[in-house]
Amino acid sequence: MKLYSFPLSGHAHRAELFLSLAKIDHEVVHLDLPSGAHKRPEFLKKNIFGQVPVLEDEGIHIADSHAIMVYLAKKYDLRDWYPDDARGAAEVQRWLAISAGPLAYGPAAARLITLFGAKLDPEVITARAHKLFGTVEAHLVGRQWLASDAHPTIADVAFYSYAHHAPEGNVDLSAYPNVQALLSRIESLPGFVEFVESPVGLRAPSVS
Ligand SMILES: N[C@@H](CCC(=O)N[C@@H](CS)C(=O)NCC(=O)O)C(=O)O
Repeated sequence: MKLYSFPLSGHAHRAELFLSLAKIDHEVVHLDLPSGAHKRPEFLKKNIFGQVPVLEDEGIHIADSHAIMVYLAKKYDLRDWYPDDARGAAEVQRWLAISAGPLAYGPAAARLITLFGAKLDPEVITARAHKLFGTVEAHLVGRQWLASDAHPTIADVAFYSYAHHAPEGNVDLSAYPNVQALLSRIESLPGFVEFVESPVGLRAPSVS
């Protein structure tokens, strides 16, 4: 199984993190995004949107970080990670939607500004990120994980990469101890792989 990836992509990290947590044998292939490798015809055959991550397995291609996690959980029957019952599956889907919505358009977008110079309004984006983290902070009162009381699911994996890197987009997590505890819990799971940090935003070296 191959994962087409890019080291600075949180979407790609999310897929790689799940492959590793679930102990699924895989090879990571880094694409050169700055040179446009993801827009070349051979890659567009794997993903018509020309984006990473893409998983290649037995001649088929699965694009999109959430779709990849669902595919792997289904293929290997990992019901703790992605429950089969109606309510459990719905709870996880709800958090995948939050990951593809407010997490992508809040903390992930804030990091696009500082890391890649994206022309977005930092005030609007960071306000969106803080609104999300405030809501998640309250949700986590008395809970260990986002979608299940008992164990981590792909909902937690989906949340991790861009939440952990929020400070790179100048989004301070210090007001959210429950969110920080969730991130630490994920980092303690066997098979955890780090998402490379970038010295931008609140992680920029201080000038004194
Ligand atoms: N919904 C997709 C989003 C993937 C995505 O935005 N990938 C970015 C890297 S973080 C990308 O490939 N961007 C290049 C482009 O859109 O041209 C997922 O969850 O995988």
